[in-house]
Amino acid sequence: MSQKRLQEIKKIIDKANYHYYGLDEPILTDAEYDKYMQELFGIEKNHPEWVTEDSPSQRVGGFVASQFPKIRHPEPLLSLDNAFHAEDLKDFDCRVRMVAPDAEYVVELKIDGLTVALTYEDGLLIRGATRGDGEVGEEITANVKTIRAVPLRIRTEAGIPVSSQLDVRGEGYMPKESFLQLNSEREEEGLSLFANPRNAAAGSLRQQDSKITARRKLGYFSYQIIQAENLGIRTQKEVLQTLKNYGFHVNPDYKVFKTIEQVIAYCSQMTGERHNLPYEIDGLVIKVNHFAHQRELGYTAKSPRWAIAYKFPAEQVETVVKDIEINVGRTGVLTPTAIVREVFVAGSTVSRATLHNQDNIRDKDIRIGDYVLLHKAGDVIPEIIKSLPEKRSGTERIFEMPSACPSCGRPVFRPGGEAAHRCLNSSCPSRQREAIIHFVSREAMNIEGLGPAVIYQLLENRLIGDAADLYFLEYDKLLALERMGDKSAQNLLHAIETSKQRGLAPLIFALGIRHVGVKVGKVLANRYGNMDALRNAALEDLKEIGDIGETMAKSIISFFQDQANLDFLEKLRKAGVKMTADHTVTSQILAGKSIVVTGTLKFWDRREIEGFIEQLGGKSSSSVSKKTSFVVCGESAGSKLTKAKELGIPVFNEDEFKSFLHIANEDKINTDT
Ligand code: 1X8
Repeated sequence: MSQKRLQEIKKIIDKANYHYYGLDEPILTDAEYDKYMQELFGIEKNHPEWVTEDSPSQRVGGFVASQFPKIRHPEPLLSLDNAFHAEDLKDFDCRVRMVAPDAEYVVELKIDGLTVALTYEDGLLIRGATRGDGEVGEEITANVKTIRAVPLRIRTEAGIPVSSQLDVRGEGYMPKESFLQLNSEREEEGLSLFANPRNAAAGSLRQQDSKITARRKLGYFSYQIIQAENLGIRTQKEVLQTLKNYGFHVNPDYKVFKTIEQVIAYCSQMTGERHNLPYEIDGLVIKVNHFAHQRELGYTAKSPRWAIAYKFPAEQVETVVKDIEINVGRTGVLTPTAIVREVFVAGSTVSRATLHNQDNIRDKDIRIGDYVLLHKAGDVIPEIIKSLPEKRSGTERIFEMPSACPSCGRPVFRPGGEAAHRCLNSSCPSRQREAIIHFVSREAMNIEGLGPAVIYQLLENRLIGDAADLYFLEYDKLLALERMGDKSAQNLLHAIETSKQRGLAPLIFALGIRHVGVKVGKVLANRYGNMDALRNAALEDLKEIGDIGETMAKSIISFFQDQANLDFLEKLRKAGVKMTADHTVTSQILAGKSIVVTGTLKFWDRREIEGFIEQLGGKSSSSVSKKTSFVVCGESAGSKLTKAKELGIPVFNEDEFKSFLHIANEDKINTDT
């Protein structure tokens, strides 16, 4: 494996990282990205001398000391004056024009994250730091490196001279989607929730273990270069363009205006459009464009006179909790939901708000009848921030979590260490309904035209009892349903029929096994190739798979131990639902063989070949011993290869392995016939 290939991979990964957030066109799928990263790790493992500080492998990190070292910023980070109304902006404009009558303004989005200062030396990222008190921040370099939007090396192809030290500032943030997903995972695991994406981003960047930071999917928009004049830059607009050339993410929604009226119009436009953005903003930053003008305006004790932050009105509204309802989800978690008096907030009308769990209700002392403050978490999920006890009349009622499931009446449990109450009855009607909604959803079986309303209807009319019954629906019975016309019945049956061919990975996800998401569905499908192989997998086998931990492995085992689930699978099978992955070969030519794969492979991804070996009846093992049947060896193999040679165990390269399979296959065909 050559150094040239290494450069090639690094380039591809760097480009993918750049396109990861902010730009709407990702250039690699997660699987492809992982594959390149694995290849990179493979090469670097065998050639530690080729590892450079700007290699994408340096983004994954590890533990740091329990305290982040303090560092003094080369120039203090200033805070900005705030404007809340158009009048405040006009006053700002007057002050500016007294000094610089023909000033222009650059208006940028104010990202609701946390300021992160980056230092580059000779083009290489050497430090990342939090704002701290503006003078002294905390050094969080290892964590900052995990943010894919942060270049590890400045791009110099643009032909711009890079001074020996470059200080860049910008905002680290968590996209709304990552935030919501993180909180929903935390909720499922009974962990405390982050109040907003900013807190989640801050929490992620202050992780002692940067592997956790890496998983949190943060973004970074840069907007400032310290002492940009020294690079020949004369305006803020040029700063943004230069940053972009250097390979930084720059928020694309900046604009240059000549008058404050245009600035005000843009502010009010973005006030309406902010909710359409994939990340939260809390206002806009207005800066005088020319450095010459900025210099003339200068600074007050704490902030520049040449910039101001326009802050959006807070998107918190007052409403009343009319009632608290319990929803029983697919996994049995009882989620209390507040039914509130309708209010308009963050772009839409809200009549329900999640209360998460009993602890949350108790901590915030939310009672039925209370006045409350409500916002949208991640700009999406309506959530109650706090109750307003001073407004109580005395008629409010304290809410208690029911001791019986509101859907099936069975007792409710709160497992130790969890914040959630659960209904453990797997045939609870509410759980089954939610399970069907999940089963047909887009990333699962993707049955179009089968929304919750139709599912309710089908259940109510006893046309289905579970998702497998969908495959036995008849046209005449469907047509008899209210609001179901000939065309929609036909379309629905067609969509259901089509879904039979979805394949193993989406089907595994559709089953709703606890902790098994879309990605793990794919991993399992690749590894096992068909449902029976997965069903028969042992706990130890499952745990050996990279992405699967103890909890998940146990959850999979317990799913297949439940007779009701096996019956459900059998029904699907009878219906003709495909239970194999697309590339499955069902021959058993590797039966009884224990195979070790080592080195960097050309044709296969590691997981892929391991899955393949198992499909053919072999066992893929991670260490070489006397019991090893043979070793498949890619480029740059290390100690496993040496050991195999010592023990005299046959070693094949990939080509040999492939032709072995081919020949063995023919042998098998010959003996069969
Ligand atoms: C804070 C922020 C600034 C910008 C964007 N988002 C922020 N949160 C920007 O200038 N584009 S500037 C700033 C500050 O100076 N405190």
